[in-house]
Amino acid sequence: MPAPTVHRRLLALLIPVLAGLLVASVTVLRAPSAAAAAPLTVAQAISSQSGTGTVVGYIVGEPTATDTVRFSSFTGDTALAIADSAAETSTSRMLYVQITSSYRSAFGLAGNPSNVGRALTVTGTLTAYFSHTGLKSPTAMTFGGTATTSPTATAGPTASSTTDTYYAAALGKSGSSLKSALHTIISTGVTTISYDAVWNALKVTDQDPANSANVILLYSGISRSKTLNGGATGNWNREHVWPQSHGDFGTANGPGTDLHHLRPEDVTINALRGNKDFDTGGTAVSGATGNYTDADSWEPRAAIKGDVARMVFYMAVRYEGGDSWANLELNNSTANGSNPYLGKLSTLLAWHTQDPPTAAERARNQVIYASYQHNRNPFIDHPEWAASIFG
Ligand SMILES: [Ca+2]
Ligand SMILES: [Ca+2]
Repeated sequence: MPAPTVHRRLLALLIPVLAGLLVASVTVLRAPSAAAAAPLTVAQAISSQSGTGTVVGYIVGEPTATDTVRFSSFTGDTALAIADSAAETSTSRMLYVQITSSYRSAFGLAGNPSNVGRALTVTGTLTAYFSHTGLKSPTAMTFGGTATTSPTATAGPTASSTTDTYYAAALGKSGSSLKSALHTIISTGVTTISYDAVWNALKVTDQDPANSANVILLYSGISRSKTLNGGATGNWNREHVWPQSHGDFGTANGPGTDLHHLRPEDVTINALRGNKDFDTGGTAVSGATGNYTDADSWEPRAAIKGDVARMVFYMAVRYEGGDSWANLELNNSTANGSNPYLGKLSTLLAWHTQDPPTAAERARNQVIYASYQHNRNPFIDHPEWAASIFG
């Protein structure tokens, strides 16, 4: 047994060392607030459920129970699920964020469904919520990675920041090599749905943000009851923006059921559009304000001109002649008939520029990716790629 004096000497030596370590560790622990160090990732917040913290993640949905998150058709404004990936579907990699009353109008998903996919910076207490890793009692919530006094006026993250991983093999490419890389990306790991399942999917992807009982019809812009789907006059049905006959793909699982170009439309308006190519001109379409048509073309209303262009850009890249489907391609004709082509490319490129992607269009892309097909429309995420491939 060592003599007491040895103990005292050891202690005398150790105390300053221990004190120094304590000071150093306190300094390190305090550094984040003093130096405004990088906020936590969602993964870090999940593994560090104590004290307060600032976390940055992407809004992926609305938690409704410990292991249940709604990715669309949101019902409340009181909770968010955030994740390090905007495409996350596993609740184990999500942080549930409480939205207290002062933040609900800007951040609640029932009122702001297009917030899905946006980056969020939130400060609050790192503690369980819905019996799940969470953050409660927020003291600051802003979109993006920087604080602002007017979060609703702040632009969301650019699509590229949320989808760089998805598009990794295409980044930096152009022209035909970009098209080829994108074809592989958007054709890999895809889930196809049946034509019958398209009905319910459209009730989610095209829900009226102002009325969850309705869908918005593409060309007419009319809000109509979800229950009025069918084939009768006054019903809405499933419009193929790339007409089925342009490639004769029918309605088997594949291009005929691809949600990226399927939209609800009034039965009569859908029949009027028929299989016409897209171009400007003609006479006003009764029942669909802002749309025009003549013998060989259809011009959609201004607010969806770019949406239409991006849908058919997607189709031309997604379908390249494999899997027993025709190689769909765009050209400058408005007389394509039943050929697997669609026009008029120069007009579509102009519409794409005139009407860039909106938050609602990006949200629709995200819902299809996260909840249905697990592939994306690259021209909504990267509008600049249209000119590189089709220009
Ligand atoms: Ca638009
Ligand atoms: Ca093609």
